[in-house]
Amino acid sequence: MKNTHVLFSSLLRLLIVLIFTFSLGMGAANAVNGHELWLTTGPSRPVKVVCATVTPITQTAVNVVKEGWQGAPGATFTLKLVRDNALKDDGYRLTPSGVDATTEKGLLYGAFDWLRRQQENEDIKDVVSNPSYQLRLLNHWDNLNGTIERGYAGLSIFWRGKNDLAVTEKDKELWRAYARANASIGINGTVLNNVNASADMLSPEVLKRMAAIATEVRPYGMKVYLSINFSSPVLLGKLKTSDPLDKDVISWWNAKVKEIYQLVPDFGGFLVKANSEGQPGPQDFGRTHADGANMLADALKPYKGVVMWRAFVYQPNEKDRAKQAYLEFVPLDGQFRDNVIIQAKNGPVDFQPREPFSPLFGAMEKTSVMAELQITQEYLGHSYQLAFLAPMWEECLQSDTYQAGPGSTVAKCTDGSIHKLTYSAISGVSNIGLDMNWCGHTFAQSNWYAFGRLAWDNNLKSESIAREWLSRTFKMDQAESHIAINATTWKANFVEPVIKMMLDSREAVVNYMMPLGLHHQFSNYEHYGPGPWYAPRGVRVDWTPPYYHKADSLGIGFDRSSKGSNAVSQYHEPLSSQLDNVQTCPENLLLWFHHVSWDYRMKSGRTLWNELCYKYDSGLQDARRFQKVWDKIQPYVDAERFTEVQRKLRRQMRDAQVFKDGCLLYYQTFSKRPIPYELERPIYNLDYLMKANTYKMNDN
Ligand code: BDP
Repeated sequence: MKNTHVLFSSLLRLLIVLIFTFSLGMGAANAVNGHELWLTTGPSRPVKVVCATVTPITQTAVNVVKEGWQGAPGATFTLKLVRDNALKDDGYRLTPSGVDATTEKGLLYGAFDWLRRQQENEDIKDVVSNPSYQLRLLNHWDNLNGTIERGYAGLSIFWRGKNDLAVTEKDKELWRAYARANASIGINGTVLNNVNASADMLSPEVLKRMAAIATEVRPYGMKVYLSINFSSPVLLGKLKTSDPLDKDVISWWNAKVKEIYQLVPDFGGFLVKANSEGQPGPQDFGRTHADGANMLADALKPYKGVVMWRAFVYQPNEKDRAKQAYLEFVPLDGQFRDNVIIQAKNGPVDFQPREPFSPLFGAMEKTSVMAELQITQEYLGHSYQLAFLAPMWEECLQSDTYQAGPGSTVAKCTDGSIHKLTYSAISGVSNIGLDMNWCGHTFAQSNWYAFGRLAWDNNLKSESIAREWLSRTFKMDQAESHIAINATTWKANFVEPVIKMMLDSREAVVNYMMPLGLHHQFSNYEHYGPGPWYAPRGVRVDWTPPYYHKADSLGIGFDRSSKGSNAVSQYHEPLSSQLDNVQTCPENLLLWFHHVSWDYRMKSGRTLWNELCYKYDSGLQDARRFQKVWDKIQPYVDAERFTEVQRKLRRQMRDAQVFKDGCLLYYQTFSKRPIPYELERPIYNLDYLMKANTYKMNDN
């Protein structure tokens, strides 16, 4: 009897252990930590890859095919270097049996594209694909100490501090995974450090680590670049000056560049933030941007390196910050060496949720101008908020500058279609860090992806990018629940609602943060919460929101018309006149270009004040809707990513409420009009929000 009891309880214990282990195992099978990004594939099938050229890059291409092959087992796939006038560098031709290209990199990008299409069950016949830009770069704002300026996904994947420069196997593995992800979308270069650059970046010990990074990313077709501090000759070289026309300074840079190329023969070049936000530059010595850029360009030229010289310049004494880059750079057109590229942010101010395109695009004829987009969501909710940014970039790239008549889009002004120049390029400020999923928010991965895809093809549509990303990132067989899912229910219940949410998300952020052309309404807390009231004495006025909203008893908005700062004059006709006239200015940019009276009649028939209230409200309602969309798709995704995104959408909704209430209640102190009664009432008090740290208040 006793024995039976012992046996029974042992069996019971075994059963409990088994059930427990099994259920843990089930969970683990479905845990998706996001590290694979969009590169998840099922187990590959055998394939014979033929490639006559053996180099590190073609070797990568061969492996890519072998690791990802989902086609007929035992098929033969050919990677072939050919002559083909239809192909530009890095471009490729896909055929039913493989990839043709004129360069090794073309074979690599073609291999990735072939497999992507295979996963989509596309019947490949003959596809030619060429990149829009020669240089497609990520800009990392990573500091040598490992922190990242405006980074929301953990510490740097490249740097851990001056005293920790040893390269580990783990580092190398991570850099290869990073490079592979970039290669899969055609990104071919990376600037490894912050534009607010430390001179130490050019010290021999740091350069050694840079060379180690270059070694790991090279087989994936990527070059490395560095941001430099213009005062390096003084700070590092102990010279008396950093004047770009000084002989010793020129020799110092020549020697430094030579040292770099000895370590990294294919080094890409320098990115420079000069005379901007307190950074040193040629103007400190009475020289121009061209003098500074050309000195570096001459040093880099023998090695085929480039200088990307940023146009993010503004002085506190100017009346309109939005005009300054154009004023400083356009007169220098024609003075830059051909390996200098001017790098301008997409908008004239600073990566705001919505800006018009920078008038520098379409203004220069003899100088390459490249767009700098911001992938990291400094002003769009960090990695707490879901904002798919392709629509913002598409909006910029497809804007018509009229430089050479109608159809002169920003895309065409920057990719060489209008003026054929030596280089064409585009860059994106990275959102990558040491977080397991690289980007902090699962949906922030889609912005890295979208940047790469638009850099490759600047005419792609946001919707098709979203579809590609989603279908590669979430798979039917990762679903947590056991409801029966088939292709039809997957599409109807998961893909379509999520695509719609992604496509609506950026406009939602614009609406609950700063609609109708409002900009820079952020608190001083990390550019996150609302702060239209923020204007402490002693702070530069152009760093305070009232400088941008200019609200008063009559109305709101920055008058950049011909009666105001005349920023409209920096755009070509007929756009200039269209923007100048309050009636023809697009309403989504109205308060960017005009100071408009509270009772101005909008196209909807509402007054400006009421319209503003409606916009803020619709942004908040969208944030609520996103929660519902996501909760409903729970059965279709793995538990880990479901919960992560769900928690973040909850916070996004709470923060949207804070933004809406804070802004509307504050503007109401000027408008003195009621929030339309059919809209929801605010739930916060203005005095509370004005004192609160709105970045931290919903941090749970
Ligand atoms: C601003 C950022 C600041 C950057 C600067 C830049 O707040 O951190 O250093 O842009 O782009 O948006 O140089």
